[in-house]
Amino acid sequence: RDIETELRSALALRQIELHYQPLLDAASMRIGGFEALMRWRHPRLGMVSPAEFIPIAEESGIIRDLGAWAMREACREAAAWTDEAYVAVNVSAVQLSDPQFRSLVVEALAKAGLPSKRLELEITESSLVEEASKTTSIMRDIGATGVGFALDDFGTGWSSLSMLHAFPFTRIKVDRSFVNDLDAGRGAEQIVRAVMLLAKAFSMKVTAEGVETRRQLAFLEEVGVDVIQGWLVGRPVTAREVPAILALHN
Ligand code: G
Ligand code: G
Ligand code: MN
Ligand code: NA
Repeated sequence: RDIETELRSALALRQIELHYQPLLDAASMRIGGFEALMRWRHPRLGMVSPAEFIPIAEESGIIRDLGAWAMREACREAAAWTDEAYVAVNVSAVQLSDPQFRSLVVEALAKAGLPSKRLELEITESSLVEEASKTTSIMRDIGATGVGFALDDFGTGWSSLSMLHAFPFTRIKVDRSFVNDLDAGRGAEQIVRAVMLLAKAFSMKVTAEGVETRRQLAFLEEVGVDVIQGWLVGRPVTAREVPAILALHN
């Protein structure tokens, strides 16, 4: 059977999981939240990365069901976390242009009993080019309830700067390619400093992704990055492991 057919039944077969990667608050050095990352536990192929199946899900429309499930599941899990830790959920542009999306978010929060300030939606820059006005109004509606929006993979798309004022983002996530280049001395430091200034001008917070070394961490702390994400802090873990991480760090 082809992968699309298999993906269609993967949810019902309980093969889809959310794993959670810790987000370290740089000021307090506590775990402030987790990013929910989808995984497909395939009976033959093993763990399949979302980089492989999300594009198929988007093209086939399966993303609507997958995305709705992830929203409800992430809110339900996060409601049980201590320290008011927040959850960041990745959202496809396909979902964001759906008129039902706002009620999906509001209902997922209500059913879970999760305060809206503990939910953040991550949207990649490259996905945001089409239907900008419709997407902007949906984002404003949801943002008005207290839910945050993070601009994911910042710096990799081609219209980064216009995104910052066209859409109501509350956070910039510096793409991990820049963090990786911090050790190579190729101007990545200046780029991160410039992003900090941009974020300040727009009253947004900054998360650095893909932090793997102490040297990267030291620089990012020095320039005032708010949140650190990457293998140095922790790899994505299963939902069961989250409470222990919170208990250990916080
Ligand atoms: O976890 P990993 O690095 O394999 O993720 C690869 C990509 O898949 C990342 O860009 C991530 O943003 C995306 N992704 C992970 N989970 C989800 C999800 O639940 N929905 C969407 N739309 N994308 C996701
Ligand atoms: O596109 P998005 O930023 O959502 O992708 C997140 C992906 O990045 C996850 O699949 C996660 O596994 C991966 N990731 C997270 N931290 C690190 C890191 O420190 N190094 C590398 N190479 N990948 C990371
Ligand atoms: Mn992301
Ligand atoms: Na990202």
